Amino acid sequence: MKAFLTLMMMMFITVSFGQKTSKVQEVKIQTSAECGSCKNRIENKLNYAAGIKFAELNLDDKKLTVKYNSGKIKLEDIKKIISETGYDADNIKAIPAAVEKLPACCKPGGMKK
Ligand SMILES: [Cu+2]
Repeated sequence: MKAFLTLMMMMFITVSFGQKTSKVQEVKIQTSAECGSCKNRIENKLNYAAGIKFAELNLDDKKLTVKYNSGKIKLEDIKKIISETGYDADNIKAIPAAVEKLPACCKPGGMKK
């Protein structure tokens, strides 16, 4: 009986802990996107990443809204995906090699030239 109670207790803890860690969070990330194809590039990349429910970039302020399951993906990992795509994400700078692969208009300042 005692073992059964212990097991029930453990299951209860696991379930409540699981609910806490798999909460859907919403964040806004400042990016360095330049144009509509940047928007598509970032959104496509994120919308196919595991744990991300929704990603939409606002081209006016270049802010990306992301809804994600914090039990499956961390905010830092989302920013890493963006930097690997060639864009800044808040405090995380774009990876230079990824920026090089972008079309000229999508590189930093590309739309001003
Ligand atoms: Cu672009």
